[in-house]
Amino acid sequence: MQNEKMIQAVNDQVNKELFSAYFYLAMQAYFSSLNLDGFANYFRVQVQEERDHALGFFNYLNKIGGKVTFAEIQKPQSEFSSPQEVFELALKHEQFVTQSIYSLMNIAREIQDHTTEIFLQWYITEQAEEEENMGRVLNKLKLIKGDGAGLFMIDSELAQRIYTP
Ligand code: OFO
Repeated sequence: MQNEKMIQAVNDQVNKELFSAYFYLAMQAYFSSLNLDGFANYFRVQVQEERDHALGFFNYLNKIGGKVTFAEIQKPQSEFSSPQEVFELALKHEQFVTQSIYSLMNIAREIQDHTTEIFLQWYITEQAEEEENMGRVLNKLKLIKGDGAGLFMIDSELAQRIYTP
């Protein structure tokens, strides 16, 4: 794949995935500061996954002979008003990333780059899972309406999340 537009878009995606890791690290820190260790664990795992996503695009670019360029990583929001706000922002961010991956797929289709299309399939499936996962936690947070007992139940559940590379 030597298409400049495609190479630039994959480069941008490396940056977006690294920003995701940075953003979720800020969320992990927020939950750690509240001693909600299960929520902090959820984002700890998410940070690791985002790092893997970034490396996946980075390795792909190397493999196909594209030049990797590094851009500045944006400063993430690090103050949050509630757990619900965190999940609203996280879900919104995942929706943004999904759209970004769809744009990559559109470019690949436009230039008939079938190898990149196949590579992107995994990310499309992954995005659907991430949105579903975050949406599920967000719905639970909406249901409990800030109730402490409910929050601790969700915290216990999120403590079970494990990183599977
Ligand atoms: Fe990399 O999926 Fe989230 O951002």
